Amino acid sequence: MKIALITGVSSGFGLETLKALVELDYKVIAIARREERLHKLQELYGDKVHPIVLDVRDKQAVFNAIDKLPQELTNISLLVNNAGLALGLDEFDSLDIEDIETMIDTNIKGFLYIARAVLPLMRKMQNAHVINLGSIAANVPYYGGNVYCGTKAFVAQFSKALRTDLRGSNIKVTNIAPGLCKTEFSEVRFKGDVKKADGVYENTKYIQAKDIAKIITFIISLPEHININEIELMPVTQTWAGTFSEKI
Ligand code: NDP
Ligand code: 8X3
Repeated sequence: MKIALITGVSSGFGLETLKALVELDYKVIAIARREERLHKLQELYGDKVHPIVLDVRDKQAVFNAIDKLPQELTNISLLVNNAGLALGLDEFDSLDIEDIETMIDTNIKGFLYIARAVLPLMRKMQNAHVINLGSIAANVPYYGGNVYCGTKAFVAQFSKALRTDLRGSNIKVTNIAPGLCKTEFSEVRFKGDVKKADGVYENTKYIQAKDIAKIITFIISLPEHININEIELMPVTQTWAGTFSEKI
């Protein structure tokens, strides 16, 4: 049985990817903070899921959790480094400093702790694959995106640099960069303001978490010799807004 580790399995892309991988007979090490949701997953999938309640920002806890994995779960051949968030949609100079730190601590530092803790195990595998969740925000600056855009630019460049480090190994690295998708993402960004969050998806056709899971299962189904470096996708209803010139 193949072993995958997914962060952010309690919602959105992580949850749908977990479901898809279980269908493909993977055993999934399933990481998130919300314990009750992890319990539900274990009830549903039994020993196909190995839940770990973990905040990826907690460096020591991340390394301990990977250190303490049962021997039979250390053969990790797929890492989906997905946990992440945006907080606020304000101009940078009015953005809450704690929100700035949380985005950096989660999307960059926590993301790196996971990669750093898991990669040594993946090095021992014949074939393995690291899939990172970036965003169109890495390439498309938008009003109020500032720090979030920066964190996803980090994910994009790190993905390429990691792939370069891994030359000579059979470890693939892919950065998936989606546009507008409906998950809990906007609810988190707007701190529980459901009306504001729903407004983001009103009168449009967005990508669904299941679509991202489909893309991930497609990428991992490709022949051994192919590495998809990056996939950027948007709903058909979304395009770029262009540049902005102030009228003076
Ligand atoms: P969701 O908010 O639906 O899911 C985010 C997941 O990350 C949750 O399971 C949450 O679990 C987990 N998470 C957040 N912080 C932590 C933490 N500190 N430690 C552990 N787990 C954490 O969002 P999406 O599924 O949409 O987002 C997944 C990824 O995709 C993110 O990196 C996001 O930036 C990216 N993305 C999203 C897009 C979108 O439009 N939705 C588009 C492009 C990229 P819990 O709260 O239980 O810890
Ligand atoms: C999430 C997509 O456009 O809200 O990464 O930044 S966007």
